[in-house]
Amino acid sequence: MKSTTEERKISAVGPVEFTDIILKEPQDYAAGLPAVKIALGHAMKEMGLAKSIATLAKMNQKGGFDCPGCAWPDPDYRSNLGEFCENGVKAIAEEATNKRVDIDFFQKYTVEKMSHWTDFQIGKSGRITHPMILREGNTHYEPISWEESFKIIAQELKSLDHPDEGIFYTSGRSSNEAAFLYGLFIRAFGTNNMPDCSNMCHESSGAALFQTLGIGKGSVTLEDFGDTEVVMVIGQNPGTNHPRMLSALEKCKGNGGKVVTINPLREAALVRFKNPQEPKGIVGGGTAITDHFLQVSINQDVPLLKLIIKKLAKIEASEGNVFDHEFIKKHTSGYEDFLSDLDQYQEEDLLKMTGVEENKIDEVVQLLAQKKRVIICWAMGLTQHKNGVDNIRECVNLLLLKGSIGKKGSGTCPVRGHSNVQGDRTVGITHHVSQRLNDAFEKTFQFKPPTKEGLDVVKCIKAMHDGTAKIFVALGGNFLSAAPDTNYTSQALQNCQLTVSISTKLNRTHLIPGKTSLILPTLGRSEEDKNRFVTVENSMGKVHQSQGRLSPSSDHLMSEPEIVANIGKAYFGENHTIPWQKLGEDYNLIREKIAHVFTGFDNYTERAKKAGFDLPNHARKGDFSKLPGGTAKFSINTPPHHKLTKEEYMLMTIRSHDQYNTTIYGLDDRYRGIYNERRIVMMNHQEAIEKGFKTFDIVDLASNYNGIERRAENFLIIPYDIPRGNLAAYFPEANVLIPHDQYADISYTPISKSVKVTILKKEEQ
Ligand SMILES: Nc1nc2c(c(=O)[nH]1)N[C@H]1C(S)=C(S)[C@@H](COP(=O)(O)OP(=O)(O)OC[C@H]3O[C@@H](n4cnc5c(=O)[nH]c(N)nc54)[C@H](O)[C@@H]3O)O[C@H]1N2
Ligand SMILES: Nc1nc2c(c(=O)[nH]1)N[C@H]1C(S)=C(S)[C@@H](COP(=O)(O)OP(=O)(O)OC[C@H]3O[C@@H](n4cnc5c(=O)[nH]c(N)nc54)[C@H](O)[C@@H]3O)O[C@H]1N2
Ligand SMILES: [Mo]
Repeated sequence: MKSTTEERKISAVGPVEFTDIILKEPQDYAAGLPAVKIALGHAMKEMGLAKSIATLAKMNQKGGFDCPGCAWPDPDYRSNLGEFCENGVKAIAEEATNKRVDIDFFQKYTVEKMSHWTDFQIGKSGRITHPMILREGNTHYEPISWEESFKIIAQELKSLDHPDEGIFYTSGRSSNEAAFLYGLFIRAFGTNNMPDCSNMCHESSGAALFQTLGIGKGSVTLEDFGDTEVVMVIGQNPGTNHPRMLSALEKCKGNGGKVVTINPLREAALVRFKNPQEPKGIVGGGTAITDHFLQVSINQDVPLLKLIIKKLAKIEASEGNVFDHEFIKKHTSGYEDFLSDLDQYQEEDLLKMTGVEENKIDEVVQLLAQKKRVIICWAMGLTQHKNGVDNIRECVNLLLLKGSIGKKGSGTCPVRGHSNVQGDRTVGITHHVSQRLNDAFEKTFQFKPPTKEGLDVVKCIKAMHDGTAKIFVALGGNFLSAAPDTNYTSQALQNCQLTVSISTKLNRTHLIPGKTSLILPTLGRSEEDKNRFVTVENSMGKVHQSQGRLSPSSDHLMSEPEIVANIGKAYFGENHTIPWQKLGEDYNLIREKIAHVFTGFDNYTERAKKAGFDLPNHARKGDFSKLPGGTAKFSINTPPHHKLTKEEYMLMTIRSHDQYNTTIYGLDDRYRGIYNERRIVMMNHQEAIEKGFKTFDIVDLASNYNGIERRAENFLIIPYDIPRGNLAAYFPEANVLIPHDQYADISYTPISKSVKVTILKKEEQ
């Protein structure tokens, strides 16, 4: 049973074989009846009929559990069908599956063997039923008691020379209660090394919004979509990733609002939406969503927004009434500098960079010139670039010019990813240090939190690789597959003396272990937790309760707060000043403590139980008094300079319609017409012809940064409606190409949406 790490021959990337692709025409609408059918098909396959009905009845209903899919808010009015969305159903089916990864399963398969499976196969294995350990040198995970697991973690943490040798990752599915307790333990342990999935996600939004508007969150509410005149959807694919947002866009359209979409791809849902909750969505033609589509080249959003603003400034100069001067004067600073900076750019140069036809841009300029209430929504298409922070600041510039912040029907809408990623950050998961927060922790719990800035995702990967960090603990997530530079990250994890995953389902991170590796199985959001409830915060800053209603998938699971509390108890002992045991048992007590440390949580438990409550948001009120000088800030951002060689393309790594991040639901990207295959690369039709590529040509992709070549093997060329010079492939298959040391300025978010690559034809190699 013994073998060293090297002998394990673990595969970080899994197999690269093809799965028999089928191509169809991309769809020109989202949802409708097929979405209902497909969703129910997933539910039946994973859960069976009775459980499917029981489960779906509880999702996103008052008193039920929050959908573990995206963070889009629930409307106050719920239809009889529940707040239904295809991908929400898939998310819950995945969690409530009847399949089990039990002790026999781990006895049957070695870690090495499982590492050669695809993420799809690994994920579909099912829910983990027992705490498991992979002991140093062993080939199989074996069962271990909870007691023993906590003892090992405490011992290993005590063996470190310094607390900064520990890394504590969080993924955004955890509840506020679990995340707060985890952050408390980590600080009491003595480090701020709290990398978080948002470092790879909306960190650029947080940084940009904090600098310019004084709050790292969005300013709009769901109601604003009914009151707005223009919604701009930039770098986001809501039909797949936030399907319930389409109802909000439908409402905007119903009230006469217009939708502008900026994206290199013509995503189906942004063309037309057939609302499965309404009869007309099932039998009728649905609602046309996008009025103006600007097919921008990858990462050319700053030039595009600059061009739009330049053209608006011209109309303002000749006709007036385009910018909100009263707002600008009263609430902002930096307006003159911003305008004079625009002078250095020529319209023709900007236009060329965008790749968009000028008349299409002019239509949008005319629209924006006339309207007063604008909402800008965005997601990963803006954040995951070297200039991710600039992208978002440029959106803020446009909103400030229009006075579209802090009034009805207008504002910022960064559409968050994981269902509670925003809540986790709110209650203390951050590698940044704040004196105010440290003081509040000290006052509430009588210890001095560390004052040294912690490591974020990219920095902790390097620290583990270099050996300066030695223990990796993950509260949820699948770090190996989510992180950039798969092979480098794999080595980083394997260098650790201990890796610990608190997880619901088997994933690749469990198979790329440190010398010793623990898997601690936890309850999913949908499962009963001794009649206790937890709370989560949605994308628009509303905190509400979520109570699991299904029987736990195993009798041996422990809730996340209890696991964290037990680690605290094992490390600090029974008589510590922080009452670990009690906190793990009593979530009301955790909420009481959260209310001591953070503002806005008064009467937390009571208010969460009722309708939920909104956290303070001064940008929503148009109050910028927290910023220096009491004003919102214009910012000066420069267009990106990628300097591609003739052979290089700009690659974005995106989600298919059949995945939740690294969890692969199926192999179909239905809206884009690509079925039964994930190893594909989309390329401009015309360019494919010119460069001699045919449909289904087999290629490798290679990136080359600082003289290091990284390769992703075996992709099929798919000619597609995408700008010239641009490519798209799926995450996580393409993550091997993304260097760990290429990330956004300020936010350190990996450049997942703009990787320079070359295409290597197989027969030429
Ligand atoms: N079903 C499902 N739901 C999810 C997820 C999931 O995987 N599956 N993931 C969740 C998470 S954690 C997140 S963060 C969100 C992600 O939600 P999205 O950000 O919508 O997801 P991506 O697939 O990364 O899509 C990015 C979009 O940006 C576009 N894009 C790429 N580069 C650029 C660019 O340079 N400029 C512009 N203008 N557009 C660009 C792409 O064409 C694509 O439409 O969804 C959340 N919800
Ligand atoms: N190339 C590229 N890379 C990317 C991205 C991209 O667009 N392109 N997107 C980035 C983004 S936006 C994000 S947010 C990250 C996502 O990074 P992560 O959040 O780390 O990844 P997920 O795939 O969401 O994690 C899935 C795992 O979480 C566990 N899990 C699920 N539910 C629960 C639960 O309730 N509790 C616990 N404890 N565990 C649970 C399961 O074991 C499952 O296998 O990936 C990033 N990586
Ligand atoms: Mo995300």
